[in-house]
Amino acid sequence: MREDPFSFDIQGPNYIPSEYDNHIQRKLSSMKGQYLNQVAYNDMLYQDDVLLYQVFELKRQEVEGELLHGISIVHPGKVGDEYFMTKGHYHTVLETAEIYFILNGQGYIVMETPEGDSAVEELTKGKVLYVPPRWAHRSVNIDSEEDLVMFFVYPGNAGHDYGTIETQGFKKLVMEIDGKPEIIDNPRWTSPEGK
Ligand code: S6P
Ligand code: ZN
Repeated sequence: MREDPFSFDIQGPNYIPSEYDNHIQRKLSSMKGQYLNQVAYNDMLYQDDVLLYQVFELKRQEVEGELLHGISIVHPGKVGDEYFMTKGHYHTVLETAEIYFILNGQGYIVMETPEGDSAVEELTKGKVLYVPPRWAHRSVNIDSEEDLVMFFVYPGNAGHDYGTIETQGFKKLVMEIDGKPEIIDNPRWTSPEGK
């Protein structure tokens, strides 16, 4: 890991950073239970364990004061009528924020707090999105052809808590209805605090 200042490039059309240390590939099989239409999920998985999204990370120490950063690329597609999306997570250290800069594509970021507050922000190329401390976050690609590409940066000590979202899902879902993206209430959602 480099201790001196450094720079690197992120260029289209593929937006893969010119330097990275970790390459995470998340396939359909890692999203069990997350999509509303479980029949569609199982049918699709039976055909092929498709690649939903990729993350390219530059390694930094996971300590306060460091900034973890890299690129996430959510590919276009749907499971049933629900768009390809990231697993989504809280930060283990809840009081840590995150910034996204959208480099390509269009979509939504779905967010919520442990208290059951919910927010959905539109993502378009050139937009900066600030995720405040305490907000779980998931990105969703609504384009039928383009990758949703985002630069992310967050504190080194944040950590990831996937378990809460795996159990509860998010309060809001992004589905295609009559050919258009719509934000709907997740019928299976219950508040993490039982409210
Ligand atoms: C990390 C940051 C992103 C996500 C990436 C994949 O805090 O929010 O790098 O890791 O978008 O999402 P997920 O939910 O699978 O980690
Ligand atoms: Zn995060």
